[in-house]
Amino acid sequence: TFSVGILYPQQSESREVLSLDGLWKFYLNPNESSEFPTTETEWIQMPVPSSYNDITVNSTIRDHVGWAWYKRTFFAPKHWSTEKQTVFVRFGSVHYTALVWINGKKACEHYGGHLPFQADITHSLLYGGQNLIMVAVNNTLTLTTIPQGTVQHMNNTNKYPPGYTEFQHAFDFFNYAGIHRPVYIYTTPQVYIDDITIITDINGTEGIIKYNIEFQSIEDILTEPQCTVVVFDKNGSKVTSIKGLTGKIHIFNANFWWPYLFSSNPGYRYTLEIHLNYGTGEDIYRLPVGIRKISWNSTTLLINSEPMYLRGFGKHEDSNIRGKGLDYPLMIRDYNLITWLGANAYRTSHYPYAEEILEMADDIGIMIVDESPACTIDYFTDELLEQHKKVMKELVARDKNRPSVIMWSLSNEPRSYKNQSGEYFRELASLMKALDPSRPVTFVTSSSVNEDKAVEYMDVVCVNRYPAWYSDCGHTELIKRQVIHELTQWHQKFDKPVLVTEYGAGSVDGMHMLPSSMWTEDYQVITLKEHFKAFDYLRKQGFLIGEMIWNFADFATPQEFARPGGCKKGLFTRERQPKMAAHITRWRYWTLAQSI
Ligand code: GCB
Repeated sequence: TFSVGILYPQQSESREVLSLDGLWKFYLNPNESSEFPTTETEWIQMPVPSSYNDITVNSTIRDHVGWAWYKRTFFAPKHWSTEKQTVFVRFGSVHYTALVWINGKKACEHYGGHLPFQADITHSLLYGGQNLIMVAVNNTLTLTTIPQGTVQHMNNTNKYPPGYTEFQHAFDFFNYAGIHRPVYIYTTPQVYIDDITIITDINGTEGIIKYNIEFQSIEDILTEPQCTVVVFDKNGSKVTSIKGLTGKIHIFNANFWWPYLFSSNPGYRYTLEIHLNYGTGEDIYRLPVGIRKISWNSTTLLINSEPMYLRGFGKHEDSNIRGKGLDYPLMIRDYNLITWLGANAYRTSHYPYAEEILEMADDIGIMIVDESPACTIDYFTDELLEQHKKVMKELVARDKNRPSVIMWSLSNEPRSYKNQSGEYFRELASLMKALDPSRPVTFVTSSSVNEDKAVEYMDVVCVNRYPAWYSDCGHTELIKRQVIHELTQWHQKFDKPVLVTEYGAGSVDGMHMLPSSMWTEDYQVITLKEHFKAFDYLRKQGFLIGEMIWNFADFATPQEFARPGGCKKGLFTRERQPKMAAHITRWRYWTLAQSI
C-alpha cells in the first residue's frame, strides 16, 4: 500500500501498537560500507531511544562518523495473519540516513534526522513467530544533506596517520546519532485512515474546524468508505458529529486554544473521533484539536485576534548520557521548568523536536516556532534546495495539525548575506505558503540589516544577536543602545514584526565576580537585564513580538576552545538546575504575563 500520511501510531478499537523501544544490539562499522555485519561481529547492548555516542566509555563510539548497526527481535502475533490488515514499522527519527530490513528483506530507506518515517512490512513478517529487524544508521553529513557538513581527508603525514579523516560541521551542537525516538510496529485495518488535515478558524464565539480525511485500502475498492466524525470536549462529553470525508464542523460557544497564562484554561483541545467504515470493517482514530486562528501584520502576531508577546528561549534536545534520545522524565522536567519560568513559547532550535514533546506543548499551551533541521546553510545549490523542500514537506505533514505550532522556521543562521540565498529562500517561502497558508513563515538571520538577502521574503524578522558577547566583550553597558538601534533598523527596512530568537551570555555555573566578568553568572544576569531594558523600550514602539533567550539549558557541542564542556548559555545547567539567570528570567516573564 502507498502511504502519504504520517499520523502518530495510536491504539484504538481497530489498531494495535507494539513498541520496539528497549535494548537493541549495536555494532559500529569501522569501514565505510553498509554491508551486513558478519557472524563474528561483536554486538553490544544499546538502548532505544537514545543517541549511541555517550552510552559507552569509548571515544571511538562517541566520535564515530559513518555506519552503525542496530538489531533486535520481536514477535508478530499469530492473529495478525488471519485478519486482512497492513502492518507498519514507524521510526520517530533516526540520525541521519537509515536503512531498515525485516527478516533480511529491505523495508525502507530514509534520509535526514528529526522526522518520522514508516514502511509497510505486512509481507515481510512471520506471524506467530520471531522476526528480526536490522537498521543501518549513518551520521555522515555532506554539502547536499540537511544540515550540511563535510568529511575532510587529512593528507599531511607529518601530522596525521594515513586514512585520518576529520568530520566538520558549522552548527554549534554535538552531532549525536542513533535511533533517537520511539520505534513502533502498528496495524491498520483493510481500509484505513491514512491522513487527517484540519484547519481551524473562529467567528465570534464560534469555533470552526475544517477537516479532510485521506484513506488507503489494501485492495482496490469500488465505493467510497463512509466517514463519521464525532467531536468530544475535554471532559469527554459529545459535542456534535458530522458525516463525510471532508467537511466543516461548527462549535457554538467554543473553548478556544490559548497560550499558557493567557487564559485560565490554556491548551484546550477537543477530540475528533474519526470512524471510517467500509463494508463490515471499521477504522477508528482520535485526533486532539485546538481551535485557534493565527493572523499577523507588519507589527503584530495575533492568536484569536489577540496580540501575542512571546516569552521564551531556544532549546535543544540534549541531555547527559542519552544525548538527543527522547526521554520522558527529562521532557516533563523541562515543561515544569518552562511553566515555572512563566514562559509561553520556544523555538525548536535547530531541528524539529519529537512528536511527544510537541504534544505536551499543545496540551499546556506553549507556542512553538517549528524549525527545520537546515541549520547554518553555507552553500546554496539546486540539489540542496530539493532536499530542503522535501524536509519542509515532511515537517508540515507531521506538524500541520498542532495548535502549538504558530510559525515555521525554514533555517537557523543560513549565510543569508550571500547572493544565492535570496532566490533560495524566496522559493522555500512560496512552497510553504502553498503547503500551509495559515501560519507565518520565517528563518532566523544572523546577517546584518544591510547585507541580508532573504529576510524580505519572510513574514516575521527573526534575529540572533550577541552584543557584549561575540562583540564588545565585557561591555554590557552597550547592549541597550545596540539592541534598540539594530531592531529598529530591521523593522524600518522590512516593515515586518521582529522577534529576537537568540541573545545571551555563557556562564559557568557557580562562577561569580563583582564587578562581573565574562563566563560568570553575574555577567549572564547583567547581559539579560540590559536586554530587558531595550525590549521594554521597543515594546512601546509596537513591532517587537517576543524575546527568546539562548538557551534554555547548557548543551553539548563539538570540542572547542570557546566551549568549556559545551555551550554554557543555559538558564539551567545541563542537569536542569537553575543558574542565577533563571531566577531573573522568571521574575521578568511572570511580570510580563501579568502586565499583558
Ligand atoms: C548562535 C547559534 C546557536 C549557538 C549560539 C552560540 O548564533 O544559532 O546555535 O549555540 O549562537 O552560543 O554561539
